[in-house]
Amino acid sequence: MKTLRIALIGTGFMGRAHSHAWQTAPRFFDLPYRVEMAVMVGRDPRRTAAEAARLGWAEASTDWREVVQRDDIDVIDICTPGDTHAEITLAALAAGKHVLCEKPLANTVEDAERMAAAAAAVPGQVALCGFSYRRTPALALARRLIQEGRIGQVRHVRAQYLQDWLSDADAPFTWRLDRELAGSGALGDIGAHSIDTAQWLTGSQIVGVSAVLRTFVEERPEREGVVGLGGTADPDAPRRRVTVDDAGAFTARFADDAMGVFEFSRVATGRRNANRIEINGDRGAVAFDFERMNELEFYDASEEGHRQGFQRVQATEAEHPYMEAWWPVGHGLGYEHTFIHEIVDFVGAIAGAPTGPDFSDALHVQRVLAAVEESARADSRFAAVKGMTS
Ligand code: SOE
Repeated sequence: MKTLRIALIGTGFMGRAHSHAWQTAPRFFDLPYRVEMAVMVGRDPRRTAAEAARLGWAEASTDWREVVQRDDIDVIDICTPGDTHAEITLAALAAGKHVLCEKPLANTVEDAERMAAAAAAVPGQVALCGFSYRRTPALALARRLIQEGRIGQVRHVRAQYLQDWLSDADAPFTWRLDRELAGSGALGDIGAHSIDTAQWLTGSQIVGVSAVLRTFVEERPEREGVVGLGGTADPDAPRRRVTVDDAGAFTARFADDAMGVFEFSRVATGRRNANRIEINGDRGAVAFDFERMNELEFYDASEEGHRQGFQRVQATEAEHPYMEAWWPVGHGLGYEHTFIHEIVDFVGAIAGAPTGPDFSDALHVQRVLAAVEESARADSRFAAVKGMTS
């Protein structure tokens, strides 16, 4: 069996989630390749060495350019802020590597277009974007039901992604609040997941939007060494200007004529990670909330009237997507499993079983993000998604 040697770039929240996934995937799934966690790359030498040792990487490095050129590396897994995605991806694809890149694909449509073009030019190399929620078994089940026609023609897509880690005005400044590094705020960080999920579930693309974006807290205190989400800072610490949105909403038109309502916020007090979607078709509906990630609600309008109502399906049966590898029925999964499944599918794609979202899917998400910003700047005027006619 051939060995895939992995280099992962980034030591933060996503670097840890992906490291755990690379560790666990081969232990629970039969992968077509042996996986070797070769090198973790970060900026700070001490932190990178400590994280690499703790998370199971054989080596640590602070030089991604050197690592990308190494002959003994097959895969580059990019877990850095969006401002570096394009440069690293282009170098990795040119060096013949397979690429897994965190979402959103880039910070601008132009960068995303360059990345998608570079990936299309090397069809033998896999380039996958990390919209990990696609790999939640309950959502994969929803997709199966929609593809089987169980909800009929889709009319409504209603998606919310609500977090509250920025509710406190003294929550510290992080790279996720800096437009130069993150591209946008709640929009690209979590709204992008809803856009990807909605298009993937329905099989239909968003063609245009009408949007609002808001920043409620314009300056936040700085704190050293913030990793991941949340926490508090010293309220007297120097403040830095927030250059992204805290929250936003948009209505959307889909290519198949469905209508969409999207809302995303990192200041939705009380909602920790409520990534929700409900889709209503003319024959039924599905509804999901990541805070109850093992469950899918399914409504079948063809049931006899006296029995109609949403049924709550626990997506933990062996025949549900990904579940055969896990626990006895009813023994649910967690956030980290979505990344494990992403690695399983990514390695499968390298062995010849295609999976999404590829870079052209992720480019379309990027174009929707840009249309949302364009519409919000123009007082919610309808903005067509680049390349789409509405
Ligand atoms: C990573 O996929 C990610 O989008 C993070 O960037 C968000 O902040 C998170 O909460 C959901 O997952």
